[in-house]
Amino acid sequence: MNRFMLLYLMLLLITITSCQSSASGKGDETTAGDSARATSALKVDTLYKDLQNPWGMAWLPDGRLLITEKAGEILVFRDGKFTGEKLSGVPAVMSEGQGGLLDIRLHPNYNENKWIYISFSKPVKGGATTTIMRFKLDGNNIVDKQELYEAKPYLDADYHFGSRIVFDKDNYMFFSSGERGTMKKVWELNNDHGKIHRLKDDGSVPDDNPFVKTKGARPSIWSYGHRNPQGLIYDQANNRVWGIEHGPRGGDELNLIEKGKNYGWPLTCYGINYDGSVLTDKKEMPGVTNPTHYWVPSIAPCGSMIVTSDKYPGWKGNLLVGALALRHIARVQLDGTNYVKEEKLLNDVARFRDVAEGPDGFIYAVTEGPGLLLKINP
Ligand SMILES: [Ca+2]
Repeated sequence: MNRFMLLYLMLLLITITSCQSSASGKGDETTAGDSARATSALKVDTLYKDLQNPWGMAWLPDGRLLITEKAGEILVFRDGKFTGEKLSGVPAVMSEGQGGLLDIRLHPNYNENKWIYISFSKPVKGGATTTIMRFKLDGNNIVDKQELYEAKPYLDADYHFGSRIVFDKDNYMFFSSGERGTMKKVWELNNDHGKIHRLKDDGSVPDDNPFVKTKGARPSIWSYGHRNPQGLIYDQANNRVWGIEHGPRGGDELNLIEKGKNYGWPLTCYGINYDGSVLTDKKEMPGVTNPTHYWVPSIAPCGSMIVTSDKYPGWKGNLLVGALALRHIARVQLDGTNYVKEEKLLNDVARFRDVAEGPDGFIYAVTEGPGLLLKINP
């Protein structure tokens, strides 16, 4: 029996064990109410187990899978195996704290234009800042780099960078920028922190962004009052954007992201400070859009996706949310834009950093502690 087979059997055993404990009513204390149930035993293939803080995944049409690692590497996989190759020419990143090389996403029309987008914490004077760049590939070499955006003003905090990238059906690019410790300033529109932004695919500002005519406002802002959104989902079938953000101690949120809206942080919140002190007694406020769902205690949600594949019976349209602190994937069922319930998948396997649907219709995940590339079979 080789090591991969052994690891796979261990994962399967962990999954089955966690399902049994949840079905008996234990192990459910990790989400609000009794909404979480772990009922599915899944077959999981461990494709690779030496990832170092992976963050994002993107498949090229030629079959290559690119995985970003926080330290600033982009690993090349093919047919579920690491080729031993890495992309060259990755821009310099500040890999400290939560910063580093973060998300990666192909342009929806990649076949025609060959653009690949990344987000990262760029070292700048006085610290680091969330930055969006696009580039093309010549073999494994990064070429034609274009920096499209950087969050302003620069700050020296090494946490809350966001930052996921999604494209909608009209090729508008949405990306998240974390609050970087600016707290109440995320309600001010004169800075980029704690916001979800919308730009054209070339980095220019669309005329119909909500604050383009607001004096002093940063024109890329689409919504504000966010803490640290490390998950962003585009639901193509319904033309919706979902944001998933870390709360403080308790109060992680799933938000339906809509034009110009204020999502409340830090003046409304369902959690408390890490030291146990009360941050705000307000969960709601006029003018603030409430989350579709919140998690108390925190699951620490990160990379997320919507299931579009037919390979997983009953899962189509569900959101899969990778959880770091509580080490599982939350399968969230919705009724329209309302939260219905969720199921914990692969409980306690690892910290799930990203989950994504491959071009083959199968679901893949990358984790840290241990650093795995997993394929989830129906
Ligand atoms: Ca909120």
